[in-house]
Amino acid sequence: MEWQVIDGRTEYMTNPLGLDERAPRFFWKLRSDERNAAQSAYRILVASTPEALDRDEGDMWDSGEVESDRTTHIVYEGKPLQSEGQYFWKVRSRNNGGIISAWSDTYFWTMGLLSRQEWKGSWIGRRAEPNAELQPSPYVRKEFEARSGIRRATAYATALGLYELHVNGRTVGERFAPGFTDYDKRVQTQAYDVTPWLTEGANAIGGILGDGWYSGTVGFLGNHVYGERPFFLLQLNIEYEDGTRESIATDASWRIAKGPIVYSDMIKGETYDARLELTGWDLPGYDDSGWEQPDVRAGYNGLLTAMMEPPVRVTQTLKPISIRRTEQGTFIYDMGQNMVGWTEIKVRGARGAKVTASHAEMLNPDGSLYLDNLRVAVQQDHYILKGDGEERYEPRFTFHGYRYVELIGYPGEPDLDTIVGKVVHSDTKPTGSLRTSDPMVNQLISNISWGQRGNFLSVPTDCPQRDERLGWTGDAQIFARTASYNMDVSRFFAKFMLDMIDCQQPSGAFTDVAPDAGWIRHKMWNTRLNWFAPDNAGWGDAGVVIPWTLYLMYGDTRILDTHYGAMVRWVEYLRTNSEGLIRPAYANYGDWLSIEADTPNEVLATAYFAYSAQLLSRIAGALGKREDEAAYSRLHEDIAAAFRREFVSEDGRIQGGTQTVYVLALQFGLLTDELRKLAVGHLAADIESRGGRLSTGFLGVGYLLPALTDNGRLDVAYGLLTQEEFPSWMYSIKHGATTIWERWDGWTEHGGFQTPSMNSFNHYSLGSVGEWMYRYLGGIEADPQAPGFRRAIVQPRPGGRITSADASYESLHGRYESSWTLEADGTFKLRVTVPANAAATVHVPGSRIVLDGRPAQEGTTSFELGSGSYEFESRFSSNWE
Ligand code: RAM
Repeated sequence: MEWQVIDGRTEYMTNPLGLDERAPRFFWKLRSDERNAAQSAYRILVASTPEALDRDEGDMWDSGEVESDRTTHIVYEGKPLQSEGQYFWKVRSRNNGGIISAWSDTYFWTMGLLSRQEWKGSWIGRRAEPNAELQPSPYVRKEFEARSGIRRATAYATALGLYELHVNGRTVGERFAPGFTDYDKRVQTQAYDVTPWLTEGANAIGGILGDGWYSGTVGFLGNHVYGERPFFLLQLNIEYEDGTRESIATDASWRIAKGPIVYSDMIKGETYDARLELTGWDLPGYDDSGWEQPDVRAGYNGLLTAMMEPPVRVTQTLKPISIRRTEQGTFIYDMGQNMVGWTEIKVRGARGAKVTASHAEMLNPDGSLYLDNLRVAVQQDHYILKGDGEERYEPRFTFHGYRYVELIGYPGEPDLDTIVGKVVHSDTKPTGSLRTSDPMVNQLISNISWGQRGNFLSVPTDCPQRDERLGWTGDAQIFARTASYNMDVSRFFAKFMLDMIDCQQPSGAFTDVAPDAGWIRHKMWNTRLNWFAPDNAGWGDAGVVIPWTLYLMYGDTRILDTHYGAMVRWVEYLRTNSEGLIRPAYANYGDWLSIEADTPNEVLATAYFAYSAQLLSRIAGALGKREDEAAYSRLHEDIAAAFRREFVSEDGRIQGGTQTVYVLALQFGLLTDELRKLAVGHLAADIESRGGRLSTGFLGVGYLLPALTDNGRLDVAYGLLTQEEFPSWMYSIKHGATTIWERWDGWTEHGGFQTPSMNSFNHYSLGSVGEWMYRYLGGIEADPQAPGFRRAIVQPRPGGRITSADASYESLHGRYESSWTLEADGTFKLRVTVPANAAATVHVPGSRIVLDGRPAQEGTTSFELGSGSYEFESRFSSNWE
């Protein structure tokens, strides 16, 4: 029988470098070919050398044989971990049949520089060019000699701004490092193993610096939000075989110069003059005598935190699907997909010729690029040729949201091979997949996942094209669950939680946007009619919703524990700022971008207050804080009672009468059983009165289909899913959408484009229906009693015009699958796969259920299953016939 440990991870990552977590957690998965395979014990060995580990010596930690079925978040409990320590580990597992697996592969991790004193370098930058609004990107370099016998060389680096690391002519590392944080408070540091790239003798190390979020344009907040220009900090630590060590760190002896990047700004695009290239600058022997001395910055008061978020990478390359010559002699390409990243261009031409790539999401009726919605963003990159055969160009410190590319000034006749689109985002690995019998629904699934890819770039941004691209917390919370089905966002959202904590107000309020990006400092909310308040309902609540989502999907209690105090402060802030537990009708975004359905602010804000209290109670429960659990559960009940008193009439009507008020009241537990029945009737009636259409904005939309499904109106939920008339998801798809639009009416047959002042075609918020699709259509649901998919609830709910669905989810325990088909004669077939050492409660719709060819006991519709694959069959007639 097979019983094997696979996929060992440390802090959710495979062999990570430079951790600053002193009690890292281990994860593994198990493989078995048997049903009901479960772990009964494990043993972990951690060693300081691979040789010790090979001899089965855990000189750092030997967990001993631990009787436990756990395979995730196992906390290291060995000797104290040292700065720059390199640790190797393996694990073996005993199953419930007493079989002990072989030892796993050897995994490793390294620790980073654990104290500030160990950072020996200075922050170096280049003095600003006079009279230049957009500054050239500085190149920095240093040559050094290395002796023979290098055992290990690690570069630790970061920047206030962005950097791209170069070692001996090679680009090392990822895009947009060190990522977006509130630089007033913290910056992330990266560690790279550069051992293979160093040689005995002369070596060169350097970097290219970009303005990024630190000194470049951020959203509509202008530039220089945190500082005027970028600074770089690097330390290369070399260990030799003989035990000696050496450090090369940024200081006044480095050299700095401007180069071909005339400017590169996230929002304003890039200009690259290839005639100014510094050929060989990152190799030893380069003549830098003309370079300047760097400007050394006095210091930095914020925290240096080891990289928390997954790195940003190019994950895919797209070829255009068509090209068209315009009357002006430019060329417009269609990439076939609204994507985020940049264009790589191939070109031949005369020295000094300039080619421009301009990017847009849509076309105007006359076929030209629709640029109006970019506001002050300039999605243009300019390349000035050096005139040297075939030249290739892609920008460095900017990105664009686009489907169409216009090449302006291209010398010669470009074709479909002239450009490619590079898709760029935080590299959160795909975890979920869902395919149905319906091509339009499949397109919706694709649009949702492209929306996520386009907007998860260091932080969850709202949009990738106009001058905004900010970490709006409301958008993030409503989409968090969908996001975590699609991709592994465990660390991405853990990092975003730090961003939220960094800008939590002294009052306890969580902000609308994180990182703060000068938002609060610039007192945006005062200057604009109280518009940008720091505590908007549905936005600030992200501070509780996101940790809860991480707990549900990954079983992470550390995130709850770490931020528990902050979450309590948020709920207490709401309590203090309410009257009789009713939240006042202060200015806020309401149910943002709803369609002819304004939800009253106080109803919405009170509902979310109750929800935050309810989640806090569950979080306290998960942490074993029984008193708090009870206290916040009571608070939730009290708010619910106040809500009913204030807003709900006896016939179940809720003030405002919008779909969203009913949806929130149903989902946040604000109604009695009797009122629930009435409320769902009013909700369905409103949908009916609008011709089977929705009216919800950002806050209502995520709960709309779940509320209907949980309250017996799956039929209405399916009707909304596949509705093709405006407003609906399918309306945009019918009109060619390949991403989720910011607004239901971003473009309509009757009105054309909505106001260009706010009209993104790549916003994920309205795509939060993805959650319902995984949970109910596909049927893979997290069980809060066994979080992190230790056990799943499999509950596919066939309906509407869908006749089959294949869903899978790669959990921390392995892959769950739920595939069903509904045949014309009413035969329902379901195949369920449960990974080893995991379980599922399967609810099979229909009657006369057969499991693996054997009739189940009459009346049984749910099944407790261990690992393995199972085939069900039943007779199904839909619940509304
Ligand atoms: C706009 C965007 C964003 C939303 C805010 C309130 O800037 O639509 O997604 O969160 O408004």
